[in-house]
Amino acid sequence: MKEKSFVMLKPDAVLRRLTGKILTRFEQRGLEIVAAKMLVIPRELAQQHYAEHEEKPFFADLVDYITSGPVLATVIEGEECITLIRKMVGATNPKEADTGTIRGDYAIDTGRNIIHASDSPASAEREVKLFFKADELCDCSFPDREWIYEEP
Ligand code: D4T
Repeated sequence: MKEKSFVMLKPDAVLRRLTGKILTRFEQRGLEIVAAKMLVIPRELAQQHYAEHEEKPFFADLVDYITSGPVLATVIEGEECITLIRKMVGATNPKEADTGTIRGDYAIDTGRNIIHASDSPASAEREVKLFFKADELCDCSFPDREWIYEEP
C-alpha cells in the first residue's frame, strides 16, 4: 500500500551539508520525494510537532535544537514507506543505530540525531498537515516505477 511519510532533515544535517547524501539514499531505494521545503521552524510549530514529548525532561532542549537553524522538511512516498524509512533512519539513539542506517552512519548523540521520520500512518498524516498545504504536494509521475514495483 502506498504511504506518505513526513521526513525532516534537522538543523545539524543541513549545517553539516548532509542533505544531498541523505536524500540520495531515499531516491536510490526507489522512494519518491513529493514535497520539500527549507525553513527555520517557528517555536510554536516545533512544540506542536513534538507535543507528545511535552512532559519529558528533554522537551526544552529538543525544541531549542530543532529551531536552532534551517531544516529541510520533506514528504516521501512509496509502498509501506513509513516502516521502510524508519528502518533506513535507525534507532533514536544513534549509538544504538546499526551501521548502514542514516543515524548509524552520520550521528552519535540522541540530541543531534540529524533526521526525523514519521513513526505511524496517523503521525504521518498529522505531521504532513502541520508542515505542508495540500497543494504543496506533487502528484508526480515517475517513469521508472515499473522497475521499482512489480505492479506500479
Ligand atoms: P524523531 O521524532 O526526532 O524522529 O525521533 P524518534 O521518533 O526516533 O524518537 P522519539 O519520538 O522517541 O524522540 C523524539 C526526539 O526527542 C529526542 N530525544 C528522545 C532526546 O533528546 N532524548 C531522549 O531521551 C529521547 C527518547 C530525540 C528525538
